[in-house]
Amino acid sequence: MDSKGIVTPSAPSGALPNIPWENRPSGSSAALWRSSRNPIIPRDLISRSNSIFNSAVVPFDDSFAGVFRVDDTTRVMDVHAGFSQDGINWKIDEATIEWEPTDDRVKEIQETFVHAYDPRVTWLEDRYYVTWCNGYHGPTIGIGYTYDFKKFYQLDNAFLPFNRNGVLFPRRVNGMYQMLSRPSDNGHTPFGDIYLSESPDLIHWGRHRHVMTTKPYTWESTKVGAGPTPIETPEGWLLFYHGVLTSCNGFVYSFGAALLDLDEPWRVIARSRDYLISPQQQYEQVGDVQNVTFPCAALVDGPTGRVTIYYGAADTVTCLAHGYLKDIISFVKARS
Ligand code: BMA
Repeated sequence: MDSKGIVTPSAPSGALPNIPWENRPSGSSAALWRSSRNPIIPRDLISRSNSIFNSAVVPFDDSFAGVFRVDDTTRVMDVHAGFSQDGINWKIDEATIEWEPTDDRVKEIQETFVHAYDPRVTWLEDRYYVTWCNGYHGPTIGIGYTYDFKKFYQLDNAFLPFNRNGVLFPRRVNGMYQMLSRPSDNGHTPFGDIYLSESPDLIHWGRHRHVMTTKPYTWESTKVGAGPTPIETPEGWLLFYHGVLTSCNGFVYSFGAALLDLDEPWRVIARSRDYLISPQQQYEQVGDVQNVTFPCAALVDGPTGRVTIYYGAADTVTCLAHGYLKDIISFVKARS
């Protein structure tokens, strides 16, 4: 933790002077604004990619690394590692991540690989943990780790199917690892609340607590799901999350933010009344799935409070949004 009490969600040190960044456009008072370079990752960046979106980026060795959701041209969903000097221009591995099982029991779940999607990456203690939606008789939460984004190791699935949006906290709370998730069904789930579970070892999870439900007649009336790794601030854990409403043309995925209690993170301190970003640009409204903005990673430069969010747009491409922690926290508190 630095002198301002802020820890980055994913890096061992709080300062990130090379965070990808653009100033707020003149005339705008938005708490979060889009990069003028959006989409930063096109759908066809690698040879067999149909789409690259809902992906997770962290600071790595003075540059950046990430785990990317790539749906291929067979329309199989899987995850790939990638590297970037500036967080904007990416080199994504052509091959999917090969997970080394951490024991023979993990081999059992690897025998039934169906798909892997919507990764999150969290710097936790001494390595980068990856969580993702892992197909095992339906979607559930896969978990593994890497030190170098070259070799990846898989632990056992965290939860029973059906579950999505498993997001680890960047440190233990009261001695226990913490993970948010959203129990779901086997389809395009028309409901969903955020829950918190704790674990002594990142394998056995329990003490499940309800965190947040939907709000009728709003941008988050159908379901909510955790986004990037929560960011520790003196005001609480800042959680970006997606909220979904059902329109006559289907689901609309926007995102907002909430503050969770630092010591009892299942308690919500404040929650934004309004969305921060909703699908309004063409690249968010038109693609393989219309009207989706879906955040999976946030970088923070502690000393300046700059935040950069990576979000998937229209289930097709990857985009950036920028803001300042203090403005986002004010937005959440003022309009909760
Ligand atoms: C969810 C997930 C996300 C996707 C979203 C919109 O259920 O599959 O990956 O972005 O639907 O299609």
